[in-house]
Amino acid sequence: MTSFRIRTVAQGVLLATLPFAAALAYADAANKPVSPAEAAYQAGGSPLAGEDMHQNINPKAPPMTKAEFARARQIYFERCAGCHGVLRKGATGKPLTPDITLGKGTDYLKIFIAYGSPAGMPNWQTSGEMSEQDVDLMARYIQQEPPTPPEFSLADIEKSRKVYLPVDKRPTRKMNNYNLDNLFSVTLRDSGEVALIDGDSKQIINIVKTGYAVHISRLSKSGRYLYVIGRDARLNLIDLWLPKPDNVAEVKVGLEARSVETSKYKGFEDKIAVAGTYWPPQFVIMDGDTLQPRKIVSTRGMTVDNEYHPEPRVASIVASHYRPEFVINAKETGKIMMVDYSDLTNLKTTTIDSAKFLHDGGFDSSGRYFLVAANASNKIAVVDTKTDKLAALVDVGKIPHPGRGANFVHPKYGPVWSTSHLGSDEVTLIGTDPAKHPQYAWKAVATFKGQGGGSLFIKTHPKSSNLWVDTPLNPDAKVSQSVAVYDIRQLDKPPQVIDIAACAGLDDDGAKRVVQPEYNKAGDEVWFSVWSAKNKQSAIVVVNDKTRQCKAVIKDKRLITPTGKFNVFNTQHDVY
Ligand code: DHE
Repeated sequence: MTSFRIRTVAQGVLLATLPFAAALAYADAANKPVSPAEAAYQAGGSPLAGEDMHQNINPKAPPMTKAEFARARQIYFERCAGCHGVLRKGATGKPLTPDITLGKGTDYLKIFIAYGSPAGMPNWQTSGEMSEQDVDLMARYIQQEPPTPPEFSLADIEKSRKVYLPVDKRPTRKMNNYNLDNLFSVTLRDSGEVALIDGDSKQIINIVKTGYAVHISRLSKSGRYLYVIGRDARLNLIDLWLPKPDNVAEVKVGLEARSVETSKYKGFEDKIAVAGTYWPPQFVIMDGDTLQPRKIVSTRGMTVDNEYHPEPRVASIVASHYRPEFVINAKETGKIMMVDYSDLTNLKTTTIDSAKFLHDGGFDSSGRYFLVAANASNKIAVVDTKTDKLAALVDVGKIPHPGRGANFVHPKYGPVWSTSHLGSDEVTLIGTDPAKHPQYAWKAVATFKGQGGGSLFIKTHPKSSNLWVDTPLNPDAKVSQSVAVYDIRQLDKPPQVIDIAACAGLDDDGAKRVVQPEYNKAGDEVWFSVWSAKNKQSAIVVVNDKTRQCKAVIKDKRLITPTGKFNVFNTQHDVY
């Protein structure tokens, strides 16, 4: 395993030019080394850097001026918090609380920060990413008490809420001629916007202002409302029925967030939204059409190993199709909460113990089972949303990262769900049909090789026989700029590798990553983002799924750092 210490110049340049920039990660709780790809991925800067925080002075820690402390705090939240946690209690990286760091002392810590460790801690100084002064600063900073960002109450959320178009002023029917089912909401990561693109004409319909570094888009049950959550926890509600779809409301649900979902159960269509936050560690349930907050629930508590965790971040959330419930995944505790939204006063929650650290996932093809990556345990947790029970914990490869996974019918194993991995080149298939294929259900029935590690997303479509696997975090530019496509009828055959970045025909030679395959509604096109640095040209490449030829390239100076793409119909109906 390559450590950051021996990473290539090319890798260094790539990391430095893209938003993951630098990472401060070493080992997880089980002391497993962290790959450079994972370290880079985890450390997307936290928006908490700019928040006022409560600070206790630790008299035993080496002195720091106010200005030094402020600078160190900024660096910590931009580069280190993603791995070591806001309160430095440890996540992908080790805990860095004063009870541990004071005993090590400044000199020892400086060496560690400057030179890194074979377990995955980056070599900040020798890589040129931190000066000697900054390393000294950080060594002193991590011996101080961690500053605590403020809490965010229901009243704070309500205070931040803006309704741009009240419900009674909104249209009562669709007021445009767009084929909304085939509209794509595209994250423009570094411009704090989403692009709404007509999937039929490939024209940009609108660029909508949203939160900072938007993470995901989700649809209401009817498909009318689009919810977009920023890393800064700003949630935007876009009405797709307007003549030109645009924001109708927004709210700040906390200080840092990644997930949002809406009620899908019969009788609750378009009624309720939920957003999960990284900080404070909680989730908030809101009215779907006004974003008025109704209930906040903290996720602080015991991990599956029965230790207290003060900041379990909320990772993925999905809405059950079987009950009026949200399936809410708390990363650090490894607990999956089935939260019944039908009675918010007498809130019922079934908590399912799974494994650490829960991240992303999706449903099987029947919509009954939810499969979520427990990425520090190299497992996929399977939840039966009909019985609210853990169906299985399935061992897979190193650091599974499915996105929402890919469902298809395998000639031998029947219906399977698949994941690729951040930490290995494997693609793993899990049997998902306990009724008709019980011998394969919840087993890793097959594994085959992809292009390499550093994969984030895998995708197919019920109408397609292709399985697409990206590798945007692979250190080899040839691999990160191309995708592998398999024929699901002949998975023993090697994949075809398609150079998507070349299809984009971008003029400059800056680093590009090809990320997240997303199908159109018909299932005959796959869209890829060619994600360049903020000041460089990016593009979206549309591939004909049948011929595997590049079919269209969407280039526009407004398409700044496109990453996630969310087709309305497929997102609305959990088609993947
Ligand atoms: Fe994501 C989904 C968290 C970095 C693109 N990402 C998710 C989800 C979580 C998450 C919890 C699941 C949401 C859900 O389903 O409710 N992502 C994180 C991080 O904590 C992390 C590692 C670091 C960070 O600071 O944010 C991170 N993610 C990234 C990226 O760097 C990516 C590649 C580009 C970007 O836009 O930031 C990225 N994440 C995505 C996308 C999805 C996602 C496109 C949704 C996939 C889908 O098909 O639904």
